[in-house]
Amino acid sequence: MSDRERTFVMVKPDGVQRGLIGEIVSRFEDRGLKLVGAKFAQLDRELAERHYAEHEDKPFFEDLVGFITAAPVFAMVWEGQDAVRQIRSMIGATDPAEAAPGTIRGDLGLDLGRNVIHGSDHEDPGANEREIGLFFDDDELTDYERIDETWLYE
Ligand code: DAT
Ligand code: MG
Repeated sequence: MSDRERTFVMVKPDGVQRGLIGEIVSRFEDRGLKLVGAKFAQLDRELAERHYAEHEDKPFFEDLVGFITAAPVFAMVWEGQDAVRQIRSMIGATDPAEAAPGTIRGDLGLDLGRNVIHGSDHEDPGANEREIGLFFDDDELTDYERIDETWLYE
């Protein structure tokens, strides 16, 4: 067992409205990833702008902030071996039309502006810690053993 890490994941307003929270949580649970924090909330504009700060100069920024603040989201922190990269791989390509079948976006979405889920970028070092810190206080995250951990990791 090596490289246990935490990553930030958020079911976006379209995923919440379409009743996909359970399906998405199940996929991560079944993989063996461990939920260590969760929060159901509607983002205000300030938090949305900070979360998507890297995109502030892009033409789609206003639509993106409008969309992510339009209805509640389900924000989570998942922990596990190589969790940041593994979860990005389970989420699939940014555009659901290009995402492989079997991925969350490839199975559950069709449109780039309604791509169901956010996950910290594994190609942006520190994005996971930064995003976790933006959405969660330390005392909102837990440390515990899942009953299957002895058999999940060598
Ligand atoms: P990802 O969510 O896969 O990390 P990203 O960080 O490049 O993708 O972009 C953040 C979100 O912005 C993405 O989930 C959907 C939206 N988006 C990205 N590129 C876009 C584009 N060209 N037109 C419209 N929306 C876009
Ligand atoms: Mg991104």
